[in-house]
Formats: sequence, C-alpha cells, structure tokens
Amino acid sequence: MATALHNLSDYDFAQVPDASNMCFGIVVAEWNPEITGALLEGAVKTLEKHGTLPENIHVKTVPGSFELVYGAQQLSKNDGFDAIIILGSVIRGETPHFDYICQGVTYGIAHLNASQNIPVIYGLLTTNDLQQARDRSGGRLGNKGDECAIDAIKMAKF
Ligand code: DLZ
Repeated sequence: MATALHNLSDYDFAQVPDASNMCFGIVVAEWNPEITGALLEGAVKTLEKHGTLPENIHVKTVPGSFELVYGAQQLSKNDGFDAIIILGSVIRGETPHFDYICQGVTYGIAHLNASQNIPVIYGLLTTNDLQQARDRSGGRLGNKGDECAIDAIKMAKF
C-alpha cells in the first residue's frame, strides 16, 4: 500500500527476475479512464523494462471494475499466459455501490487465485476521491500499475 514512506513505483531492479520469455494478460476497466489508462501505461512500460516483448502483453478491456473478475477468468483459460493483471479504479460515491463493487472484485480475484493455476495480480485502486486515485496512478505516490507489473513477473517466476 502507498504510504508517506512507500512509493508504489519504488523497487530494487536487481530483485526482479528477467521477463523476456514471459507472456502476460492485462484486463483493464473503462470506468475512470484517466486513472485506468495511467495504470495500464505504467504496467506495460514496467513489463517491457524487464524484457517482456510488446507482442507478449495482451490487453483486454471490460466496462467496469465489477467485470474484471469475468475478464480475468476468461484469460486464465489461455494457458499461454504466465500471469494476469487486473487494473481498475473504484472511487467512493454517495451510495454503497463502492463497497459492493470492491468486495465483489476482491472476493472474485481471491477465488480465482485459489482455484486456478495462474496468478492474478490485484490492481484495483479503491479510493475515497479522485485525487487519491491520481496520487497512486503516476502521481506523488507512484503508480500501482508499476507495482502490479513487478508482482506479476515475480509470481510468474514463483
Ligand atoms: C456502477 C459503477 C460505479 C457507481 N462506480 C464505479 C467505479 O467507481 N469504478 C468502476 O470501475 N466501475 C464502477 N461502476 C461500474 C461497475 O463496475 C459495473 O461495470 C456495472 O455495475 C455493471 O456491472
């Protein structure tokens, strides 16, 4: 988690395995596109920085974060992927919708990880407002997309 002491984009390059022979699926939600677009950019750049070929990064979009679970489940049927990353941004509104979506995605991705043979990395920003989401998608606290890319490489190697 991003805190005053931890930037989401900070990591030790030498501790990350070579990803030049790896293949990744990314599912990204269309809601809050400013945020999810920045998360995607961070994830792709970081995977490539560690050697993944652009043609081995497969991006699919879904309408909203709630659909990320279905998207990841569909991609998990393709055994060519070493890991899957989901990227979404849920911003608290005035109704309980926020809680239902966050819980649904969290349980759904946890279930996929426990029941399938492919790691699914959880790149869902759950924030109280837009500024907090900006801070974590390339702003002052780094980019959650970078963190997810590193986690995907490590879990692919696991
Ligand atoms: C409906 C909804 C709301 C209120 N807020 C968000 C949000 O902040 N972020 C997001 O990714 N999606 C949101 N959605 C859409 C739901 O995730 C979902 O796409 C719809 O309920 C249709 O299943």
